[in-house]
Amino acid sequence: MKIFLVLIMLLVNFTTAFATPIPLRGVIEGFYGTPWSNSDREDIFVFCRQHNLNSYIYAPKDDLYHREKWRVPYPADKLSELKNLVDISKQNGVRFIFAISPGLDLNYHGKKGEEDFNYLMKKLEAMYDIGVRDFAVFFDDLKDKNGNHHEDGEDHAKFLNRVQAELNARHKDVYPLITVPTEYFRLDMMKGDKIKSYTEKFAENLNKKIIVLYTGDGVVCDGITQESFDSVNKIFDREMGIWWNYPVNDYSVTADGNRNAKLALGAIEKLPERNISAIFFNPMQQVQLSKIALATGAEYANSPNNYDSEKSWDKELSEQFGELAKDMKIFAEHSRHMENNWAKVGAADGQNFDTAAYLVLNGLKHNREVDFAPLEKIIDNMELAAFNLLDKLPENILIECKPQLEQFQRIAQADRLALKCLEENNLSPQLKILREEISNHEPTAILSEKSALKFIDDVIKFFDNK
Ligand code: LOG
Repeated sequence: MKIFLVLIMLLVNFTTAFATPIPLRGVIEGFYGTPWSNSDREDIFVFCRQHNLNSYIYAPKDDLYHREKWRVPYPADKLSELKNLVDISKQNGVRFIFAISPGLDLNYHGKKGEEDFNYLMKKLEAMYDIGVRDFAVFFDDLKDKNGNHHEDGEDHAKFLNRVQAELNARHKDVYPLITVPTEYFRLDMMKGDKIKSYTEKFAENLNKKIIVLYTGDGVVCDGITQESFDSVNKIFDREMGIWWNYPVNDYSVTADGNRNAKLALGAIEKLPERNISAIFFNPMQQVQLSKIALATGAEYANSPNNYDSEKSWDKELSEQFGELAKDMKIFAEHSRHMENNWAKVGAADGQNFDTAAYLVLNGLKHNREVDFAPLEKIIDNMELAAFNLLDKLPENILIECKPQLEQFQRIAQADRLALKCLEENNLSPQLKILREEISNHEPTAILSEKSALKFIDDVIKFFDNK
């Protein structure tokens, strides 16, 4: 028996010791909205070193020189700031990958095509001069208002091949080029079970050394199965890289136009285990709070076949929040699922809450004896968590989540009243007032829409239907 156990332990150690990390793994600053500050980036380089992430892609959509004014060289002051960043990333063992997105108005043919090729090389050359050895050229988000694009896959592929060849001709020490096609999610590459012409031509013509990133079945999607991943590897005839859109929250835009209203505080989950050349996690504007998901993503990327998302989530919360970890987990449990009409990712919010709330509401509907205590306990803990976090979180973290924490507190307080109404079998007019208060703050803070927040509405409905 003992020998058997020892053998099992050896086997477990053996598989962990030989876990194969995804070769290129890191963070892509690729979101819309205010880019990170340089000190945020420096902080992330240190974080990457600590978590064995080896690369960072510089691709902020709202850096004008990255996309809209891609032809314009960085002014001297910006260039020297970038040089400083490149130096610091190197000191931390992180490859600084400079990305440019010329697709909005790039010319591919004739005299204009030549001119544009030269503009682009000039831009990359300036980056080489400050120490960059990794480059990316992206073609995402080129659709018109009707969701159509007019790009040609062969043009894109040949352009990229030429950039790669030119870089290699000029320098011995640059790494393979990285790209994102215009059709960058699987469902957009296909029409039924046929591969669309852009993707077909892009894949057929593209140099095999170029690394292609894509985002999964959709732009923001509920995981990638191994089968789906392998089918995309087959289309492009190479091991694909993943541009993973979690914890990015730039699409959590409210009617008032506020971005980043909901925080993605869950773990990375449901990603493939094999045949992956690269993974980059697109973070939130909120850099400190992005580290929860990013740290779990690092665990995944370093050992995809041994990864357990919930375990990793617990571990990283403890490491990052110490004695506040328990409270942070309660808050994060209500802010990890991201969904709108085209996006869906992250484990469901408030699972424990929902189980307890269902028992109460369903019991009452069927006139059964109901135990209110479990739900009450959960709500107590939510209120306490919000209170502790507002009181004790370090300033740089609190600044990223104060509106959401205050909203969490409002929701918990309204939940408490809602539960009391059920216990007393009497709808207090105060409940609708509290609900209104929560709505007033929704432009800046959203969480637990389908769980703790929905419970308030469910209770109001319960009485309305009586
Ligand atoms: C953008 C990305 C953005 C993300 C989430 C890719 C390849 N491109 O729809 O910049 O942060 O979705 O909104 C994107 O994902 N396009």
